[in-house]
Amino acid sequence: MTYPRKIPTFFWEFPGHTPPEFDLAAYRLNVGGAVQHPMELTLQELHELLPRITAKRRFFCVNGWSLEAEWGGYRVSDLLDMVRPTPTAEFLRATSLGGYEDTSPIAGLIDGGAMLVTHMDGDPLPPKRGRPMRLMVFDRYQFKGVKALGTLEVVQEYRAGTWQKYGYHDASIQPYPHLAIDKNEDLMPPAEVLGIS
Ligand SMILES: Nc1nc2c(c(=O)[nH]1)N[C@H]1C(S)=C(S)[C@@H](COP(=O)(O)O)O[C@H]1N2
Ligand SMILES: [Mo]
Repeated sequence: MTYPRKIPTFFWEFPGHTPPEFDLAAYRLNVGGAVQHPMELTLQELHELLPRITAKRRFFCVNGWSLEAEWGGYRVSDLLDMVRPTPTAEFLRATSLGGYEDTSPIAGLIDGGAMLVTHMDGDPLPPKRGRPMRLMVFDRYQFKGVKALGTLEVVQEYRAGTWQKYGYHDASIQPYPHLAIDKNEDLMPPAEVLGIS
């Protein structure tokens, strides 16, 4: 797919240079913390254990742009059903292979259909978009999502993530037009992501 505009990309870990090609054969997603069944999953194991889905959804960056694509991967809720979080632990912390992190309430991830994404428009994610897998949170600004995901931990306490330390405190999508990169036009975020009905 070619887009009318170059898609901006943000990778805090690799300022000014391209992210490394991680060794996919050695890759494991670590899922742990306050769960009954911690797991270390290869891409193949994830594929065997979880139903694969695709979803055409738009993500929003706090810097005022958005991008819609068909994302392929797995539901965060299906992964959590498998590892069984301790009921009193309400948050999920995601950390990238390079050390970028963010924490979200589990209930919000489930409600918003958060995904573990491996494919964009039918192709494996390129390294700069978070190969081999990224957490995507569509109803919040995408700094809540973590590219090149390495670890998911169920935790008791919220902690501000990497991007929030730079001053972005509120991740809720704001009601002003954002530049839709795929359409090259300014679009209002839809009511469901603005939390209005
Ligand atoms: N590991 C990691 N994930 C990250 C970021 C980052 O810097 N490092 N930036 C976030 C932000 S602010 C946005 S807008 C999206 C950008 O995704 P893109 O590169 O596909 O445009 O990734 C999010 N996930
Ligand atoms: Mo962003």
